[in-house]
Amino acid sequence: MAAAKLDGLLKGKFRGCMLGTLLGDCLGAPFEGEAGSKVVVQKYFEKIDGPYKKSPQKRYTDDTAMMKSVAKCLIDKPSMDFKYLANLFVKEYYNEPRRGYGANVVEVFHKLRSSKFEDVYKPAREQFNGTGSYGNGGAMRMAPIPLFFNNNYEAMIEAATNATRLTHTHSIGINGALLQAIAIHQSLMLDPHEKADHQIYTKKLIEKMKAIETEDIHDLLDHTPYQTQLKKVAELLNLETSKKEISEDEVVAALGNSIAALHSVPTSIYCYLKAQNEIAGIETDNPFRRTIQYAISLGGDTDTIAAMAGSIAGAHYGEEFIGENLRKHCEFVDEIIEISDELFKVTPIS
Ligand code: F2R
Ligand code: MG
Ligand code: MG
Repeated sequence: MAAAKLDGLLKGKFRGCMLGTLLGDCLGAPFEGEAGSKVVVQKYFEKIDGPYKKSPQKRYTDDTAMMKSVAKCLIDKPSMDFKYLANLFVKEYYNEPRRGYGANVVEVFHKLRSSKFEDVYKPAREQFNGTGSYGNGGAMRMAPIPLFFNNNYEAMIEAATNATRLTHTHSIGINGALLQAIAIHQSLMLDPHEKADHQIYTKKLIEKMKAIETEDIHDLLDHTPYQTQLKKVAELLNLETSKKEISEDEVVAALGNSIAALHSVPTSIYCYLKAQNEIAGIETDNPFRRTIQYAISLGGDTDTIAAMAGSIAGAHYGEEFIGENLRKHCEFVDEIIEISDELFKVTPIS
């Protein structure tokens, strides 16, 4: 493919991935903490994706707020300065504290500020009696890292680890963020007009996690929990290929829909892979919309699961699959496109 065409394709994928986080977050946030309902969520999407009616825009939450800081850090300091990133997280929080942050991460921000950022990893290490957080807060903000390091896998893993450790030091929290980065990285390489083969896609993720899940996790019996979850993702998708319908309750029972990274990152990957094909009760031809609509239908941590699934889908399909109607209902769309273009400008392209 000609270089200019490839350049345009990648720029569209950057925008698609960052918009994926924003739209999943804004559209999923009103349902956070609720039980899932495909019928209710289908009606909601019919309204917002139907003939446009002016209505208050949906607000983004901590997922997008923190992703913005990761992107800004890469734009301002392409060699990744993690003290600077900690400063950006804290500044963003104090500027706009009412963005749905949880109490524990706010405690980390307070400690970072009062210690004058002396050891930026110390407050996170102290969380939960020294075990660190296993929440999905590291994974939810990950999008800019696999975009920027799309040509350098090792550097991506290192940056993703350190960007997560500022708030999450439990290996479940860190490895969940790594899995999210690897999934985006994988989707970035796909042709937007072709489907990913779910067997190859999950097999590659399991291989990558094999190299990451090498340490014993003191409070878990299973020391390769992400590989276990990914095998379940593959099994569910295989069952569907052989025409068995899997209900949302079965998906949640198998993979989870909670705030824990282990029970939300693999779920997001499943939502993206499943939504490549039609889903009963989800009336749309568009696989990007199908991804976030299905993710929200599962209930639980809807903003974050939809944001993570949306960024993986957006990295695959690119901006052109993200409809105008959905965008109009979310705040900050133009700003995210601008940030995404700035990130693209500073990204080393070989
Ligand atoms: N905080 C929320 N939603 C709560 C409701 C917000 C409300 N609607 C509002 O508007 O105010 N959502 C956001 O938080 C999630 C990301 O969380 P993060 O950053 O990982 O937080 P934390 O506190 O580190 O971990 C989350 C919870 O997991 C449990 N947990 C984590 N590690 C633990 C450990 N080692 N031991 C025991 N429990 C642990 C705790 O219950 C934590 O509170 C996203 O959903 C984002 O949207
Ligand atoms: Mg949130
Ligand atoms: Mg959430």
